[in-house]
Amino acid sequence: MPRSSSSRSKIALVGGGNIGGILAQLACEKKLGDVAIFDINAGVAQGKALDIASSAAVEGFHATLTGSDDPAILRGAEVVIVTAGLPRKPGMSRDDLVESNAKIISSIARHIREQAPEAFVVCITNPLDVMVGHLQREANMAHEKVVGMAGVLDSARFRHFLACELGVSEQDVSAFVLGGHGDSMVPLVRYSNVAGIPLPEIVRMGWTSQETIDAIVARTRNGGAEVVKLMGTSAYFAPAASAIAMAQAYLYDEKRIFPCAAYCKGVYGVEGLYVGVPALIGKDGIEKIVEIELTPQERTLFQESIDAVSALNKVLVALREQGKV
Ligand code: TXD
Repeated sequence: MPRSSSSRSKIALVGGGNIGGILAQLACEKKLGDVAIFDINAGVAQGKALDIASSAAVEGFHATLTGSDDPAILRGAEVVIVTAGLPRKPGMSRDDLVESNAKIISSIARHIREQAPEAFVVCITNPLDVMVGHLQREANMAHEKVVGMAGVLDSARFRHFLACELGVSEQDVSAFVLGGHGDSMVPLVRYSNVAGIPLPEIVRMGWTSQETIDAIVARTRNGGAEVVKLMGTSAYFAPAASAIAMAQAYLYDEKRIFPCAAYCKGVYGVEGLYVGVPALIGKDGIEKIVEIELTPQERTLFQESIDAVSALNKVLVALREQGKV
């Protein structure tokens, strides 16, 4: 019998695949709480739970890990992180996954509503912005408790590429990405800085060139595809680390500002759509969306990204009306 602890938080992972496994490991190593892995493949869920639990003696954490194909394992979770779905294969776009993954998300939404209706839910499944909207709608939970992870990852990639180019630590690079998790995402150069020095100023100083920054912006947009091309499936280490940062911000009421796929109604001119914007995460979930000023050019790029998410959402609505998802 697993030990259980009422004093520890419970983090439920829906999907125990590549990202799910790393999520479980990070949640334990960062001492966020007990971990329950739900997967339609019971062996994978149980096997990963056992494998990670077996590292406790070496890593020095105290957590109960369980795995099952029974959704009751989600019961009472404070945080649920959803990765269930198919990942991309080389040559596929994120949007190619909409029908298959929406079906999966529909069943998962029901489980979450029944087992953990008070949880803070972080969706990772692609195509991210429309899947998180679908999950919230089907689970019928508060918008501020259901959020999508993409911007933390996209920004982390942007920061990594900038840090490599400038020869500085990623920690000193602050940068973020607006918009949907797709090729139209908008890395915001003007709001990015290195130890407080704005990126445009870094270019003026001659530390790097505008052409190099433009190439980094393009590489950031294609960061996911670059990994898929190299290893034949989607990234999983950085996506898991990013979602864990969001879960931690909620559990510890950290009031961190992350770019998240959050529900926008009346902000940035968006009327009722999940899209990537800077949002504050604390004990109540998404406590605030930060609306920054954009230049006409940034606004145009952001609008293109919103339009791309909105177009895919229409595809999803049509599938829903046809009873396919
Ligand atoms: O930034 C981001 N949001 C992302 C998103 C970055 C990288 C990858 N991203 C997406 O995450 C990716 O396109 C996929 O849609 C998800 C999950 O990626 P992962 O790499 O973890 O996929 P796996 O390894 O195939 O794991 C998926 C697991 C697998 O074990 C299945 O058995 C399980 O999901 N699965 C289910 N579990 C429970 N319930 C149902 N219905 C179910 N269907 C599949």
